[in-house]
Amino acid sequence: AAEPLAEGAVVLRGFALPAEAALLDGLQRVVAQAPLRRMVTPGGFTMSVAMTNCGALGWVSDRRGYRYAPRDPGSALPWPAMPQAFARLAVAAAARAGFPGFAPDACLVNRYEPGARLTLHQDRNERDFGAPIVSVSLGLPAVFLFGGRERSERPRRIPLAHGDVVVWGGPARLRHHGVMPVKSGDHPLLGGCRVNLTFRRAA
Ligand code: MD3
Ligand code: FE
Repeated sequence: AAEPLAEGAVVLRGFALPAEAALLDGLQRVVAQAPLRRMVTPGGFTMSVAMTNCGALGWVSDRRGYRYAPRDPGSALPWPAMPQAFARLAVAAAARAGFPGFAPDACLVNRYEPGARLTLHQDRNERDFGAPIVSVSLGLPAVFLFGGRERSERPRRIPLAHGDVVVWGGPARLRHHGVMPVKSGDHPLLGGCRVNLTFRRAA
């Protein structure tokens, strides 16, 4: 059930479903220690997506810029450890997509309430673009925008549902991407929101 999206990008539909209970348990533990919060962009806008992190490094944004940091700026404590179920799933998905030996040191947790979105962007804050990015969709469905190397390239729309895992590597790694505003709904496990786990090798 590996659908190639483009060179370097593979969708594994439902790949996270066997681990869903362990993932939700890990998610609860992470957000209890490092609460979700809406960060401010360097331009001064508050993002519609609420975020937190687990693992050695966490992605943060504020007026000074975007970066990876070893501590939660809200508490000054280290980010919570990456739950074993998270790391296992990310490593298995990467291997299935042709990236053996993926060793994520950062997991960004994105929570979308209805209307929340991510405008087209590139992920360029990581040191090594040779490592893939693994993303796990949970809860409400979303339409993912998958563009090109140039921002001007018209993006494709890819529906992503609860349990879908996407691996982005190789020539797909620096393509623009985003998420359309999430529509309201009621998911049996997550209620009225979408959660995306994004695993990266940041350092
Ligand atoms: C395609 N998050 O946190 S993950 C992000 O669903 C982000 O929350 C989205 O984009 C979300 O930066 C999408 C999927 C993703 C991540 C990185 C990519 C897709 C990508 C890098 C290159 C191409
Ligand atoms: Fe991104």
